[in-house]
Amino acid sequence: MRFALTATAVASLIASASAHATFQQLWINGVDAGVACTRRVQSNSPVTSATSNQIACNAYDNNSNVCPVKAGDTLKVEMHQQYGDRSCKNEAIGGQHYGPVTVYMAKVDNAASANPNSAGWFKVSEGGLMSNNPDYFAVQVLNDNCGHWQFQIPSDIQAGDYLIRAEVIALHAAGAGGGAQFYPGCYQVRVSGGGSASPPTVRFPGAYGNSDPGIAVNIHQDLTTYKIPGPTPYGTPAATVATTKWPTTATWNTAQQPAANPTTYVPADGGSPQPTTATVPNVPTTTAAPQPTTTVVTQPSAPAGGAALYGQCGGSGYAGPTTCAQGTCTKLNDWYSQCTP
Ligand SMILES: *[C@@H]1O[C@H](CO)[C@@H](O)[C@H](O)[C@H]1NC(C)=O
Ligand SMILES: [Cu+2]
Repeated sequence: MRFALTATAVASLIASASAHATFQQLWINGVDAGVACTRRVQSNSPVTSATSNQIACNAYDNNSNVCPVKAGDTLKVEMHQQYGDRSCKNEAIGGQHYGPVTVYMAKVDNAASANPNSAGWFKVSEGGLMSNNPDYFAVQVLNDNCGHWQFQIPSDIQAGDYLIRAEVIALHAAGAGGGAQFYPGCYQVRVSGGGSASPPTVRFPGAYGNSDPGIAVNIHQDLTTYKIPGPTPYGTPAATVATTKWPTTATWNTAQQPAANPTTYVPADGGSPQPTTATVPNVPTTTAAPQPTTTVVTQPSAPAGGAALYGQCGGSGYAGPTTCAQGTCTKLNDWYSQCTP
């Protein structure tokens, strides 16, 4: 089923320039590691080509910390629109940036210095179209959970350093001619335990093509299936697409969302560096559930001189600015025109 472009939905599209996002925090067995081992993505703007070197980890800041984890551990990556803002009041990635969520890992010699373009990546988690009645994408599940996406480190992989790569592919402006927005972000971990498995790998760039069926796709139509880009995961592939309404119930208790951002990580079993910042979770100031309609109110409106770069500048039912403060307004499909560089 196509998405109904209600007044609310159209209003939220207006906010799409500021709806860009980055993966930021990491959780290890329920402990908030904050940005301790994050390769901080320098801007919340997307990578716009699958063949760019930045498809691996976007443009990032180096980080000398590597978080200790164990094979089999349960981890969560956490995405937000603005760096350092962990509030559940704002959608993790707004502006109807619907599409798949995936997580990859790559074994490297030193996670703090590894070049992500020469690493060999295997997928460990994926979600695509969760339900087709009505269409509900993994990004919407991410938003239901204040940006949290959970996965497991395979219990049989070799011990050693790994990069973790989390990614959202936003397809709101995608079509046969392009328009997909890639939001990758990477983390640095040192895996202990494990076994001898070394899963088959792909490269970034290399794993995707810009005309892959799950990338050059118009999601503003009735979808029954959706092909998640990249290889089959090592472990459990995504479940088949549900044909009943996807429950929007959060699995993450958003009332426990911390506001602070730890920069060091202390494993539950001890033995690692002391925190330099408070890791005590702060209670959010207001109601926790993500509210798309109120999110819109909190978004800065488009600049007076027109829509921002990558912002919406046209489309069926769209009521926002039709000129671009930066870039050229380019029609991507009947529902979405965007300011492109
Ligand atoms: C990160 O480190 C690499 C390798 O030393 C270097 O080439 C790159 O310029 C550094 N990036 C930043 C943002 O400092
Ligand atoms: Cu965006």
